[in-house]
Amino acid sequence: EFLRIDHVGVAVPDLDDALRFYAEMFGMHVVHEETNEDQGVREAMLAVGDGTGPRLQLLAPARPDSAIAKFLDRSGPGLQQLAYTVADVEATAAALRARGLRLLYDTPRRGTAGSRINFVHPKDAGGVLVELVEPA
Ligand code: MC0
Repeated sequence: EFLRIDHVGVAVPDLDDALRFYAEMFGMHVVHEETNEDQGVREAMLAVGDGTGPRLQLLAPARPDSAIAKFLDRSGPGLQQLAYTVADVEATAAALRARGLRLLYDTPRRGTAGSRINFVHPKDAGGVLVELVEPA
């Protein structure tokens, strides 16, 4: 069901500070940036190397009541999610539900760049927030 790793998401308190850090320390640059109002995040996708592999996603809170704000309050900055590319997010979510896993949404929501997304609850996936991404 999972085609490849789509991105790894890191929660950061301030997106501009984090972008500067990744550029200066690791030479990594933004390939996409947006605010996702539904998720309450300001996010940026960074390419690694030649850009053909998985991306690094930096996630900063756009609102104090967002999932990222809550994560930062509880855990501080750091790895927040692991996202897999799937061909059909509804079919994959249905298959995982049938295996007893809790999906966070009944129907997919809007993710980065018009993708359709859902999540497996981290308590059902060994402590990892797993995101399913069907690209636009
Ligand atoms: C919470 N927990 C996590 C976690 N977040 N464990 C691993 N990774 C995480 N990211 C743990 C807590 O430490 C706690 O464990 C338990 O889960 C709490 O569960 P809860 O009370 O049911 O839930 P909340 O309120 O903490 O929320 C967690 C939940 C939420 C995953 C449901 O963050 C959520 O809805 N996430 C999905 C949306 C999201 O993450 N959006 C931001 C990225 P203990 O042991 O203390 O009980 S937006 C995005 O990703 C888009 C733009 C995209 O890529 O396209």
